[in-house]
Amino acid sequence: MKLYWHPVSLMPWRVRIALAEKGLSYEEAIIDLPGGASHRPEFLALNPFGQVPVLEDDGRAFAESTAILEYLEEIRPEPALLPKSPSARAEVRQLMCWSNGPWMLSWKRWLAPASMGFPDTPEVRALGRDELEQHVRLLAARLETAPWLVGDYSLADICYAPLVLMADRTGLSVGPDVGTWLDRLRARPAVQAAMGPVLG
Ligand SMILES: N[C@@H](CCC(=O)N[C@@H](CS)C(=O)NCC(=O)O)C(=O)O
Repeated sequence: MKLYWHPVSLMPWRVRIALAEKGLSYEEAIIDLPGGASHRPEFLALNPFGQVPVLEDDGRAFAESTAILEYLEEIRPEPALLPKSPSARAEVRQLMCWSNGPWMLSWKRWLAPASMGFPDTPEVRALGRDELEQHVRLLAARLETAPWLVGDYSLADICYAPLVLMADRTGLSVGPDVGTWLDRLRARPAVQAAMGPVLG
């Protein structure tokens, strides 16, 4: 297996966490995102949208972090990162979707509004930050009475881990329940192996 990624990009970290949790070894190819390497023809042949992560396995290339996570779960079911019951699996997948769409929209509105075509004003940035704080409250409501987002540690925790860890480091107020969950994540060897120095 070969993972195409860049050390300061958020989405590949979740794939690296899952690879480490499952004990899968892989080669790495660092794509120079700041230098525009993800939009060169050789990379576009792997992902026409020019984004990392891309995972190559068995002669095929897969893009989209959540699709890659589901792929890893299917080829290496143990340790399980999806619950058994269909309803709990749906809850995990719902959170995986929210960690992509709504989270990333608010994150960019807060920190890089122009990259999404929004005006770069203090009001727009404040809106992005408020949206993220509301989003974190959804996670906090789950973590008030449970150690992980849905049942046991799962792909839901793995999808949010890099996002909330980075938001916390950037100064978002996450509150005590989410703070304790972040400590639990930081203590996991797979998270340390995947995110290393950026964990702080
Ligand atoms: N929905 C995609 C998003 C991937 C993504 O946003 N990748 C960013 C880095 S975190 C990227 O490659 N950006 C380079 C670009 O868009 O030019 C996924 O979940 O894999």
